[in-house]
Amino acid sequence: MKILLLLVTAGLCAAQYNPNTKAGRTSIVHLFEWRWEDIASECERYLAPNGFGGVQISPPNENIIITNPSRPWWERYQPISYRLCTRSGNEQEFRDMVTRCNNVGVYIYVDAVINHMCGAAGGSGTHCTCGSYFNTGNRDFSAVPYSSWDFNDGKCKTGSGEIEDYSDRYQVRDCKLVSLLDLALEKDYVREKIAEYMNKLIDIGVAGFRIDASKHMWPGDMKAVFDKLHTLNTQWFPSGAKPFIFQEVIDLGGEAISASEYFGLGRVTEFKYGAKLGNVIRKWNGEKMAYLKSWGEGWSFMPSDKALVFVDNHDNQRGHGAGGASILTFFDARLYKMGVGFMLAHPYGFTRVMSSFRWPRYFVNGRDVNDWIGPPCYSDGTTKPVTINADTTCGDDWVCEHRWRQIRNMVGFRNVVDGQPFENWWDNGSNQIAFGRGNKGFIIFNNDDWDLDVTLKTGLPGGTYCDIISGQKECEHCTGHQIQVDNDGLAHFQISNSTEDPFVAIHIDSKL
Ligand code: QV4
Ligand code: CA
Repeated sequence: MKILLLLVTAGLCAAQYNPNTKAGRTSIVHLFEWRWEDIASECERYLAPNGFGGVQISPPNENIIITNPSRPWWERYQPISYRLCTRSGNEQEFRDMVTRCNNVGVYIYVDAVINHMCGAAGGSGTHCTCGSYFNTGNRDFSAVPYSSWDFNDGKCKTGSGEIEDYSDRYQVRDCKLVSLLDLALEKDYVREKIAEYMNKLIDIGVAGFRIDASKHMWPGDMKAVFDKLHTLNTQWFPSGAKPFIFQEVIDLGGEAISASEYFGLGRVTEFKYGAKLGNVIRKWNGEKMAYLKSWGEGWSFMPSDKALVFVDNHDNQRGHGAGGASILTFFDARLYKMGVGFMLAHPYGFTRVMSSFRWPRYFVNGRDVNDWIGPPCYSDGTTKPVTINADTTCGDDWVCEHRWRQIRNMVGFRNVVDGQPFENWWDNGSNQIAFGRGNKGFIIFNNDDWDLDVTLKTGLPGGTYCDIISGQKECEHCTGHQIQVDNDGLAHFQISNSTEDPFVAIHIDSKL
């Protein structure tokens, strides 16, 4: 009996690291700035049929309306209240989205902005997405309600009241991040209001949370909030399931605060991942793909079962947050597909695919001065719906990376090889590499400036396989390249260095 009890508690207490995705679904996609109605449709028409496990959505709570610059994407990181109305939709639309997505096994992960409210210079009035009255001067957020008692003003010791030195952990937690009014999470009243907001979302049916700006909150205060959270809605989830928690902590090393301080609360974003992978795929700083043999903890990343990984995110694809110029984005399409393909084939971490909108980058002295531009919208600021073209791509400046064949098919690859060991590694000492995932999948890259021509042990059973990068298997034929694996598991690969997608991936579900 004791053993059983131990197993049960171990299972339960590990739960907040568990993404709660439906069995066989191993990635989520960040549908950045999408409308709830469009997300619901995408769950049903695309994400479920293609094996996506869930969607990270933009913050669903009321935010300030910024008019200078005009409706920047980042106004949604300046809360006014926890009422569910934003440019993505109202509460009813939010509820419809959660129900429709849950019903097809694609779950919802909410971007929870709980460290702060809007910027100190936000003024007063009702210029916000639900029309709630607020007054930043006296810290009045009437729709919560919050008042000056509920902010850290008295605790911060810097002259400006803002974070001035990231080597001082007290400033980082108790002062304002770029002037954003910092909530006093050590107060039970504030903890209660935040838990009330998150519990409403849990009861509606969400599966977990991205915790924004986690570095700026004390782990003890966060634990006090998370301990108040309900278990998930049993209409879709097993009884006792805990919300998945992944905390945004940018830790590239060298600061007072490290990601490991948050391991006890849930998973943590591993920002080293995208920064390093960008360097390797771009072949900068002497990096080469042969070094990826030890990828993961071997590169001093956090333990795999604590990591939430991604090639780029909504911040660093536009120069915010961390990662710098090495970050691969949809603007670097050819390299980006290799980076995302590698991430989805490698066993490290829980994977998140980015899905962006296009904006007109304009660099002045190396900085994109258009980094603020918000989602595709009409002249009145209303976000445009996502249109789907006949060729299944998205229109109206929605990039829809998750719909790119190479990326969609690699999401499927990760599902097929889930749990399989990383083995049969090969490299040419430079930028040609290959590896398998047990007897379920195999991938090979040519990122050198010359052709690849090699015969390798794949670990796969003999047969004819469709390459899922150049095409896929459709009614027992390959729309792209075919790979012959002989009964010893050996296969001959030839990849020109000038081809659009210089990598090949095969798995047992793409076998004829
Ligand atoms: C500016 C000055 C302030 C000044 C203020 C006066 O920087 O010093 O006092 O004006 O009004 C926007 C503007 C920023 C402005 C601020 C307040 O860009 O210039 O301050 O508003 O008016 C996003 C954007 C920020 C944006 C913020 C709020 O990235 O540019 O600030 O939303 O709208 C650190 C954190 C990490 C954070 C990362 C960006 O450790 O947690 O920076 N990442 C998360 C989100 C990110 C979001 C926030 C946190 C804040 O991923 O998208 O910031 O919620 O690394
Ligand atoms: Ca804080």
